[in-house]
Amino acid sequence: MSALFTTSPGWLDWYRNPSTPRFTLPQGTVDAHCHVFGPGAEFPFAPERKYTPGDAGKDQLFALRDHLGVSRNVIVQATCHGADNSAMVDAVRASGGRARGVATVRPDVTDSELRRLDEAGVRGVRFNFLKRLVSAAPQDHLAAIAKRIAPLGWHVVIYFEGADLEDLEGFFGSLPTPLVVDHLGRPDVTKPADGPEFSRFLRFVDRNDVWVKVSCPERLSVSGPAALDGEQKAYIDAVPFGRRAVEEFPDRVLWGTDWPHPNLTDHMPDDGLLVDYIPQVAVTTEQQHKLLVANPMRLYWPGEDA
Ligand code: 0GY
Repeated sequence: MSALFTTSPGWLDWYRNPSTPRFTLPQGTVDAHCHVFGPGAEFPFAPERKYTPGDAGKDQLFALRDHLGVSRNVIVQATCHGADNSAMVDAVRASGGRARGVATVRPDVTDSELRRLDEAGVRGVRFNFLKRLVSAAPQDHLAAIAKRIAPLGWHVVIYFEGADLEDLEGFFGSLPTPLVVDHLGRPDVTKPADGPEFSRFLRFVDRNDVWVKVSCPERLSVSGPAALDGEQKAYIDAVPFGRRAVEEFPDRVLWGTDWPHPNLTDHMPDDGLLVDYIPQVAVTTEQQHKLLVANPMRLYWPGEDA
């Protein structure tokens, strides 16, 4: 709850006291997908938003970063802020070089605004195809944006439901920038990871050199965070999907917490547990280093040491 805004009915707030992960993240780990919400009193939520979150500001994000042992963040503009990137940019600027941003822009964005975002640390834009989050933007508008940002060396982050890939694939393939897919392309984890749908997704990844976020098991999972056999095997039904992506594309996978986890309705994940999930999908030390450090550094901090 913020002073100015009332959260959407049933809104679950982020986990206040996350556990200390048992899995030690490698030095230089990047949380390549997280958000900031407000605070609403300082950075008002957008009139066109489809949900109103509780405040989750940069100080809280940076505290989580330090608690988990993360070194850097990629802060993705959340739909509740529309195309007003102020909260995200403020957080990126405040990070002292330890964060990059992914923005939302409209086709009429000016060149000077794009330069300002670039200078602040923005490295991409996000195209969102989830109807519950945004009103659909015409593809020619999105294509125009992609053309504008390509010369900056930015990429396009795409967020869609797995079942919609068939319709969107041609459009994605026509974009002139690198592509980064959110949350494993949101597969239906009740279907087999070696079945036709996820295999189609991986062929799309292969054909277009797409980067894949191996993130959000808590959003994809049906089995949930339960501990099995006294050993924590959280979100076990999402594991085969994440593992297949890591094994087939070890050099183009990224990981992120998705803090503060908007729009979850059945439970709010313990972010410490989300870190402990990582070795289930990235099994070897080499896979873990690529997923957590080498790959996101190449995409967001090229040429810098972790
Ligand atoms: C995520 C997922 C969601 C929301 C947003 O920008 C957003 O509002 O990304 C969602 O509700 O699935 O990546 O945080």
